[in-house]
Amino acid sequence: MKNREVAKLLYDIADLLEIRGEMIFKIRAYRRAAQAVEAMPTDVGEAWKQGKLDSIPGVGRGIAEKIDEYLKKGRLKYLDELKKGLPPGFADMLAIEGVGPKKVKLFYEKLGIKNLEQLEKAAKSGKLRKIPSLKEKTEQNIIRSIEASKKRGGRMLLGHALTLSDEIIKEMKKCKDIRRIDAAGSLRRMKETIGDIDILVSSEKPDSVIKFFTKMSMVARVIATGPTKASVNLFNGIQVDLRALPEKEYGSALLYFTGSKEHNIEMRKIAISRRLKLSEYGLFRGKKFLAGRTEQDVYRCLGMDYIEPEMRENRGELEAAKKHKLPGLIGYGDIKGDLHVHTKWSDGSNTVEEMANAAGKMGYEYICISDHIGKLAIARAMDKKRVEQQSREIEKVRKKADIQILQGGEIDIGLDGKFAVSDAVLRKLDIVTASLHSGLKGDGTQRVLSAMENPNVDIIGHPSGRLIDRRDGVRLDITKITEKAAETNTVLEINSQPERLDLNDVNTKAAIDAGCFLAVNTDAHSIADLRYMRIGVATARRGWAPKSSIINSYPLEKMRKMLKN
Ligand code: DGT
Ligand code: CA
Ligand code: CA
Ligand code: ZN
Repeated sequence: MKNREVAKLLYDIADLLEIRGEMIFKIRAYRRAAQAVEAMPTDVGEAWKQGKLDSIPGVGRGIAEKIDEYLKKGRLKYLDELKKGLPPGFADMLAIEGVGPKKVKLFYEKLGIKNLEQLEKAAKSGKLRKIPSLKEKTEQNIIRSIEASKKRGGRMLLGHALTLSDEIIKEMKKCKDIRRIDAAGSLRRMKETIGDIDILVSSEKPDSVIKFFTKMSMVARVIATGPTKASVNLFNGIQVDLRALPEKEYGSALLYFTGSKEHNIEMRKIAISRRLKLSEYGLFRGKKFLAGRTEQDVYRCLGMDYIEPEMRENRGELEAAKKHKLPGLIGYGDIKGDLHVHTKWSDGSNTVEEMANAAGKMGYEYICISDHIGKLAIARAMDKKRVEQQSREIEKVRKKADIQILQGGEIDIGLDGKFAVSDAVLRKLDIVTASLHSGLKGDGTQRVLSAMENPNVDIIGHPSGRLIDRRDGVRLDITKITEKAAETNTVLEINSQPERLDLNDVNTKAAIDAGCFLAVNTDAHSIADLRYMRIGVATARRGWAPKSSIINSYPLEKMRKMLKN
């Protein structure tokens, strides 16, 4: 798999173009292509071998040629040209939140800063603020961002880790000595970021499984192997731990290695209180084996209902399981439509028809085209006239599509909580999603509250605006937000973009407790993005959301009746 590598190549080109002050549309084209490659479920190397690079959304002929040259030769002349005269440490600086190409260029020109170390030193000694166009606050923010990025270390986004683990499991299933196989650890709990990938298999021939695993083509380096376990690094640096077990203890081992550690510790305490002993080898009374073949057996023997992996964070799930009061969670197959997708009418890379067909193939009953409307130039927001043109195109597609198509729109919540779109335009749309796209620092509560007061706003999109590991987003008083959402019947979104997952799990739970309705949407900017619905649903499950609270799990007519108007 070269997807990450190729995506990085394209992101690097985009950053360098930006540093060099190139045209914005060119820069954006590379970013979009990078995202598409990153999101591909299949190997970009395969598409390349089959001469199908230009069938990747956002990859036109020019970019395809560059990928081709890179995959053939292992390097790209164009990139080398762009880098000429620029120091190699630039990339590390760009990875810091709040430091974009423009600032990197500025720091270099004014202070000769060439890498992260020099940037940190300059910021801490107060040199940055001497640059006239830079505020003292910016300097403080940069110091904070550098420290945050050091703390986080190499964790991976769930959306990307899942693609990898799916692939590993698919490959492993070719080994005939494997009986059961599961991802465990934080990945099975669907945490928003993943430290390493843990995989469990049951087998009578663990040595053969270990051998198969360490010889897989995605493995770059074997860190350690033993008779029943192995750890390796993949080509992108991610670690994968594999353990092979006998069938009899597979359930207790799966329970143990799924964690969380905090959940495990509580489980063991419950066992001890019943004079039993729980370990990865099973549940025992003295030396007598009571349970271990399945997780269900273990929970049952401890007097509890089965707890879904996404809930195992020691946030009250053990108490609820003892009292038989766990909620029935929204299922991965329960979603009937996606209410937030973009097309070429704004900043998406596919047409209305392509998005509708792809959504139809996923088995959805409906989709809501939700392009940017207003003045957001970077997102190519539509004005009133283009909204009407789009409406006519949607009408045409409806005639041949086998899925219901709604016309919605995404509008930007301004710094004052107001919109750059008139109510007259909003009233014509089936669903209006309002979201924050700028001013993403400080407290955003008031802006979101004002947006919810508009009777035309049905959904608040990605409520905090955070990007995982990149920016915190606005602070929200979640009690006030969820109270107002329940009172005004405004739906809160769980945005399924891998970097967003916003609302997050904790805020989802707060929203459910406050009686809000939620929508799990992908905010897809291409067909490929539609598959992120899975991690949005996972986030809903981590927030204990039942199916009844998720509006897009209802059939179309029922769903529409639940909206504000
Ligand atoms: P990660 O990889 O940092 O995203 O998080 P996890 O949860 O996957 O953690 P990992 O890979 O270190 O270990 C996998 C599971 O093994 C973890 O969820 C619970 C279990 N485990 C690991 N260390 C301990 C421990 O010291 N005590 C207990 N009770 N369980 C542990
Ligand atoms: Ca792990
Ligand atoms: Ca691990
Ligand atoms: Zn959007």
